[in-house]
Amino acid sequence: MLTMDDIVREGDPILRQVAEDVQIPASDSDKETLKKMMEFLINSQDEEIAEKYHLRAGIGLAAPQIGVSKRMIAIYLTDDKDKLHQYALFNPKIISHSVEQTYLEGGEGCLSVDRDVPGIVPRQARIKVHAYDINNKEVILRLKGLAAIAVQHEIDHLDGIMFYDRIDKENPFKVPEGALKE
Ligand code: NB4
Ligand code: NI
Repeated sequence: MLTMDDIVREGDPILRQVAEDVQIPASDSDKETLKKMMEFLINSQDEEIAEKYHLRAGIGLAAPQIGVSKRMIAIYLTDDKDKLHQYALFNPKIISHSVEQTYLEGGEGCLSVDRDVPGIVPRQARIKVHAYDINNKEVILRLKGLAAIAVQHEIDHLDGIMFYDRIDKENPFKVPEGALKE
């Protein structure tokens, strides 16, 4: 199983690289990597397992964070309507998005960042994502709220972008015009 020792921390150049597309159909090893990433998220949200293995909780993970510079992400979260969002995706791409923005009231954190970086991280309120699932099937996801925010955080990692790159340097707590608070 993946533990925090497998999580790459800021300063490692892989977090600033643009990750490679995964060849579809995906290889067994790429599928195995994505399965391990999903397993990590599920373990990290299980109090007993998280405590036993000192895991920081996560609702999303991108392959560069475990040292694999390939376009794979895992999402495992329950939204404000108690809907489970569980996505294991190859080559996720935002194909359209709302003009309206959103942000997490408490700001964002990152498993690759061992410090708090306070501030508002502007995100698109609604996104349409094209990707391939673990069975190489093409999928289109329409997301909003926490799920949309998490997928944008992970796709940023595939493009070498960290959440704090998006915080306004002059006024970190500046709320984008008309943005939805999540
Ligand atoms: C990715 C998220 C940061 C903002 C908001 C939140 C947590 C992460 C980073 C958007 C995506 C990881 C990947 C949480 C968390 C709420 C739900 C259910 C029960 C505990 C869990 C805690 F853990 N971020 N961590 N950070 N990242 N909510 N929750 N709770 O997931 O760096 O690139 O278990
Ligand atoms: Ni992150």
